[in-house]
Amino acid sequence: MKRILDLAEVGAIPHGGCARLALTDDDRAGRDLVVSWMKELGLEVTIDKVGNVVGTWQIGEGSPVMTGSHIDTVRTGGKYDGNLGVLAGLEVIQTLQESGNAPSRPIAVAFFTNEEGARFAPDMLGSLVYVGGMSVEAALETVSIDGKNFGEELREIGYAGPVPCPGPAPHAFVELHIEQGPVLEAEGITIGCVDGVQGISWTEVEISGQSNHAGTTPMSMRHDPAYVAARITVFLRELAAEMGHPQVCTVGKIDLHPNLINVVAARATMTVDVRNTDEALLREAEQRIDTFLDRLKAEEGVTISKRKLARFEPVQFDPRVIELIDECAADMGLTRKRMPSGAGHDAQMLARVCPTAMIFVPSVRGISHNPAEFTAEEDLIVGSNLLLRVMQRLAAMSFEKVSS
Ligand code: HGY
Ligand code: MN
Ligand code: MN
Repeated sequence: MKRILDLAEVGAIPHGGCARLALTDDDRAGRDLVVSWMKELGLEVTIDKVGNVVGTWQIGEGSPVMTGSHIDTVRTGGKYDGNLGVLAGLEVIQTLQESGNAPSRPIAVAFFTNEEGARFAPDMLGSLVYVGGMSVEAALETVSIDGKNFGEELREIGYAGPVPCPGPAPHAFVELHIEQGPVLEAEGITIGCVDGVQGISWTEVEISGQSNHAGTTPMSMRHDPAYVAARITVFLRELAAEMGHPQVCTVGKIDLHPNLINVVAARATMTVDVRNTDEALLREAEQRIDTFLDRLKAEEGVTISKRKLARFEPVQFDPRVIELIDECAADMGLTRKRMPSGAGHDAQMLARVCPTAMIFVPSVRGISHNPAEFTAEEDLIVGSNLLLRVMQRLAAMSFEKVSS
């Protein structure tokens, strides 16, 4: 708990939140603090070429059981998103060390670079590179929403590490994370045994029209990007309503140029975040959006260009790890539920290279990506104790390759 509160002080914002956008000075300060805790525990700390940091307790033999998450946040982040998974991992190691329970395998705790994707797209960028899903070169060339180069920012904060990517595949990976949604609290359940992550589609849409005088331009002569952006936003809400749960569509960012009261905008640049647990439905949503954009172009006489920022298909976690989480939670007498994750996580990338699953603990009022994000201390503790048991069991398990 002290580490959670101390880390939350780094980049603290009003109402109990924290802001540590990836590769900013606040991110560097958070990284330095967590690395200092890793060193206090005697972990071997490695930094790879995209700034992923892995602290390993080199004990026993074989490839490590790995846990971890991210410590970068959105601009209006809370104390727990990502941070919990990293700090609970440190707590697991410290508890094993202090209780003399030496595991038979090394134990690793990682924090991956730019999980949020709020400053640099795609999200889960660091863990994607770690598992070989994106080249280091492509990552280093990525440009942020504030026009900065990933490679330069990484060097600026001192985390352009020497270790090549892809990184070594762990024996297994398990991530503890807050649910960030309303399900566990609504059903009075303590633990989510997360069986997968929904598909994610991120697109930047740029609409160019005819900038003009707000007073003199008749409505019949307008080619107004702000109006088209609004039509797109309404369409997305209606599309999600028509397709029904779990379809979600979000416009989180709209920039107008020149963004002035008396100027019909020249350009609107917006983001479209579309997600579904079913790949076919996600594709259908993407196609219906494209058809609508074509219609708008013709009706409003604007040009519309798109840039794909992220596209990840739904991920199913390893049944053996999900089963193990369920079993350990049962041994602890905890209420639990199998459920997919609405949010993206580093675990969805580690699932490509080793047996992986996640543990959720409840979010009060389902709030996240908001300074009001809160999880009760007893749930944090129960989740961490469950993580401890699961990691101990994973260290003792052998995994022959799951036939795909
Ligand atoms: O967008 C997400 O789902 C995650 O917070 N990166
Ligand atoms: Mn997260
Ligand atoms: Mn997040």
